[in-house]
Amino acid sequence: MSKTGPVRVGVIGTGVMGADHVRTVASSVSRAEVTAVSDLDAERAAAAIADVPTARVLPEPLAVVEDPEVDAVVVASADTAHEETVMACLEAGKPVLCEKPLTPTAEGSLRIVAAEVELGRRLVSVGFMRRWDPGYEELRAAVRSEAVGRPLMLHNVHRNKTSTPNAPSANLIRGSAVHEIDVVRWLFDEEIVRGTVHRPRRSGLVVGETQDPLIVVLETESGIVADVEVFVNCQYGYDVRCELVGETGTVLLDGAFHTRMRSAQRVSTLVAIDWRDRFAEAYRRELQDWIDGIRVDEQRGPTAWDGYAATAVSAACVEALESGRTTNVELAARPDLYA
Ligand code: ISE
Repeated sequence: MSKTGPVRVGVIGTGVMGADHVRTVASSVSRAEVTAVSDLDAERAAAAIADVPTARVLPEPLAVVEDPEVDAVVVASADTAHEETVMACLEAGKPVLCEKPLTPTAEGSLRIVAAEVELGRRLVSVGFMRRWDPGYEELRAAVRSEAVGRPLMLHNVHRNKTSTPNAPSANLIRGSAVHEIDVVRWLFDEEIVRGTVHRPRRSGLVVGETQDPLIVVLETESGIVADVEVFVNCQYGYDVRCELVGETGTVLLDGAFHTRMRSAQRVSTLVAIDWRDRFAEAYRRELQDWIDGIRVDEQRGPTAWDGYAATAVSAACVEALESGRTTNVELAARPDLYA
């Protein structure tokens, strides 16, 4: 990589998130440019770079990883394809920012952890973008300073307007609650040891068999309990909330819009359409931080270990959903690389 020029980024997968990352890097991240993209659907890849003159479409993911004009890679392809691409980045010695979940299974994430440990240096970051959201940063600062005393509980709401018809119920955990799983580990700096999943009455507006909503209950090593309402067909918009309850008070994060309108005898605030809209600033800051780190040979952001731990907790919660029983999380030993 040239130390003076922009970091040249390749984006693998140009679906909803990949196309968004292309746009964000090209328009709002400094000292970076998109030079290559790939997607199973070449037309979709071409559309994603229509306004990005520095970029070209390559025929397949490994061509992006190996391209001499790519310094660093964003992986936003299907979850099942992450492992192979991330491994190829490790082999090529290129920094990689992989969308969540790192892999669909804990075993897959652990293989990535082992490969990175073998390499002896970090190259993998996982796209848990909420860590760059100003609201979540304030919550973390409140935990650190014990602004409301010792933390006891965390109440979370995670709602999407609608989901894909007939999506497996496990997707509510693997694809959605996995964000809160990461938030809990990051806010409190401790591991989650147990998960329980409740099935409230099913919404009659869900297309297909998906169990929606769900309530996921997570317990940490020190006994903090976090509940997460996941409701991915709530109909009215994308709504993420988080309330920290401590011994002396609470801190509430409720939406990202700062203004409130008064009109026609009503007070109103916008509700986001989806996560790109709600977390636009977080995505931009995540990508900027990743690029700034690469320039000084630092791999910033959630590690492959964080990706593994989140996947292992999700897997335990999926088991809890299926069995109806509280399930313990069994984590492997954490390698020194992630101390
Ligand atoms: C989606 O895949 C995401 O990653 C969003 O961040 C999450 O909030 C949403 O529930 C998922 O469906």
